[in-house]
Amino acid sequence: MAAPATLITVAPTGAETAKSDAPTLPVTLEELLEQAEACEAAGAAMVHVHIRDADANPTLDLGRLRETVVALRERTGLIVQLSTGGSVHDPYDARLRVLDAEPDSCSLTCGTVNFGDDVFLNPWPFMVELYRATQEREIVPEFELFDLGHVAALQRLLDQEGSPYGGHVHCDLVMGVPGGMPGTAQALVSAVAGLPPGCSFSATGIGRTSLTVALASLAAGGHLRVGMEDTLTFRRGEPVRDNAQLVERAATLATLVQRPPMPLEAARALLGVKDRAAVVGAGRGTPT
Ligand code: KMH
Ligand code: ZN
Repeated sequence: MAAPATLITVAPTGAETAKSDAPTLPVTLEELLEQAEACEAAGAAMVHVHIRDADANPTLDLGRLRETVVALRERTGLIVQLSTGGSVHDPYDARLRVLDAEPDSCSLTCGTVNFGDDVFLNPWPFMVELYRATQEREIVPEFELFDLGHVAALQRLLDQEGSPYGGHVHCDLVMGVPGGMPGTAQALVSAVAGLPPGCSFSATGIGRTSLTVALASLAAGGHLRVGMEDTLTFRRGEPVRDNAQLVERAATLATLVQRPPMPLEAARALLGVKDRAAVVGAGRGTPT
């Protein structure tokens, strides 16, 4: 039997880091596209996208989001996942409107969490409204779990609202945020024990927890998320070169444990994403 492969998601930009603090952070559309292409070549199958405005500040501008989704489909074969988390300052209505950009997937965080000195707000009614919108619009949610309580909230959401679009539950453990669960093997095992049966999960460790969480996730049968949204230091004292460097390392770890990077088509099949290539833009590889 073939070894199960590893889905590698790259989160290249995020909403928290300033370009001045990380000069290779992709903040323009062209920078994002170039790094996305390199990440695809290195083994990524999905991209988790936050975008920036002309001043490199985080934005949920719908026109820019639409342009980004179309361009990523034209230039890469990656599954395009838009963040509905945005930055901690984004209002709920703008976060819901992200779905109007018709991504393949979107993040859906399963509860409020302290986020450094800020609070990342995801109250229950907002979670439900966002989840129903993903079902109506046939967008595959990825459930972001920053804490053990979020694992329980995910189960409550599924019990009350039914299956996600695509029929498959895919989660992402975001570990090591100051205020959320720690980026340790013990915390990962506890969280995984509470996940819904049959789901898949990836994990990412913020900052210096990146490698610990990646190794723990692989050992527990999970997938990997990496990227400059989560990690800016490649090793002690050495800034990350770019996102592809993190994907290359993830692919190396995955290959080492005999679960090589998951091909694009297998990733699409796993998550059950809708084929939107014909709907928005020409799509790479689509006959013209
Ligand atoms: N920027 C964080 C406040 C998501 O993308 O859905 C939220 C975040 C999660 O990054
Ligand atoms: Zn994000």
